[in-house]
Amino acid sequence: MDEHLAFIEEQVDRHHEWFSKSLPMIASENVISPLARERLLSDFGDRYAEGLPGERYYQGNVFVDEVERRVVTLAEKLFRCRLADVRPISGTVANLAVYYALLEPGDIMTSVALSHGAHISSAKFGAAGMRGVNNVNYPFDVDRMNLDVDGTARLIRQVRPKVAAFGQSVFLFPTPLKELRDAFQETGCRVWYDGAHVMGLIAGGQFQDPLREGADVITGSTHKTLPGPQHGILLSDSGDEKFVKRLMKGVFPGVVSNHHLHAMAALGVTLAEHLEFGRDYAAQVVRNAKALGQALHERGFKVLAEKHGFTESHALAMDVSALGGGAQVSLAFEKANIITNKNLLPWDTSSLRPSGVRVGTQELTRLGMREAQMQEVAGLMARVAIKKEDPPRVAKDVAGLRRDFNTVHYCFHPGVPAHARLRLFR
Ligand code: DSN
Repeated sequence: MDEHLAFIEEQVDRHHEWFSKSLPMIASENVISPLARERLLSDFGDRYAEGLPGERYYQGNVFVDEVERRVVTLAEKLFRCRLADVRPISGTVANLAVYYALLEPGDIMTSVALSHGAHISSAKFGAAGMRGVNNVNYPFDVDRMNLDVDGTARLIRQVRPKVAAFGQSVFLFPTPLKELRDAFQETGCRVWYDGAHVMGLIAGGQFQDPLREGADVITGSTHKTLPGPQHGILLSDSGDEKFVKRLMKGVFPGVVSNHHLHAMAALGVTLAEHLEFGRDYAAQVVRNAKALGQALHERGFKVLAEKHGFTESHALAMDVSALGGGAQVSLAFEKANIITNKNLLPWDTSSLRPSGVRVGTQELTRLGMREAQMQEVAGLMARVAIKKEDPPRVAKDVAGLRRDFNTVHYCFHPGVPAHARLRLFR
């Protein structure tokens, strides 16, 4: 076989082998179900479709259209809304669609600050700034790791944004949308909720219900707590046809041409599975996160929002500045096959030297882990970061823990290895 092919195959195989022995704890990732993975390999991935089912610019979409209509129906049922646009190819692309649909250069948007956990697309140097949006950040209550409600309401009344944007990548607690509703109504702003991290929790009836709490539009990715393919989604329950049309035009032709039809089909599988298993899954994800927060705290980690139960989502944030800082600690974890990421915390000024590490329980839960395993996970993390044990030694025990948790749960056909090696050609 050509040397390049052999090289790529070997690296991918090594990655699979590594991840089958690791604790995948990055809060923005997950593992898809075997059925969804199969759809990713379909011929849909080789085709083009632009526009909407029945109104395409290409021939050959007869069955693609049938699938897309069904995926939209499933999304609207799962999220209880009138509009589900399943064409954004990622959460960031869904965000771009909102920038094009709702904001002009020079418009004011309020949003969470980057150091308070916001997504990079809302930053001045990210998509928001590049669109020319004048971005004003909310005040933040560091103790609660959430918005300062009174200050945020005051800010909205003061700057009267065209769009009030919410949502975080360090998303520990529900956004106080209900509490801010009067401010939204008085100023007439549009309310945009980036729910990328918590889509599976929302769909599973956990965390919060933004469309019933004042959000006009939700954007999200479909592969974090919603354990689907890497893709995006845009939702609204607005009855305002003009507004909905603007959003859809923001998606296509705004920021998407072909919308990665294999991922769209795989998303349909994920949505159907989440309708069946999502409630149990989301509840266990949150129980695991709370249990992990408590266990890490008891082992000496400085887990944020201690007085508020650490989290109500899948995610936790730890201040590891006294243990060497986020970069050093996450690297040591990686050497022990505990996969996390360094993260800015509210008081950090340098993204090169963040003091935090962020973790999530959504993938460990998908692999079947429960509260008892969270105790073990915390113990392994403490051995690396607090007791400073040699990481490769800890890695052996990480692999031991993973041995019993290597298959995908909360899906049709549970029990298939999470890192099954697909051998199509031999
Ligand atoms: N911001 C990334 C994260 O939360 O990891 C996802 O886009």
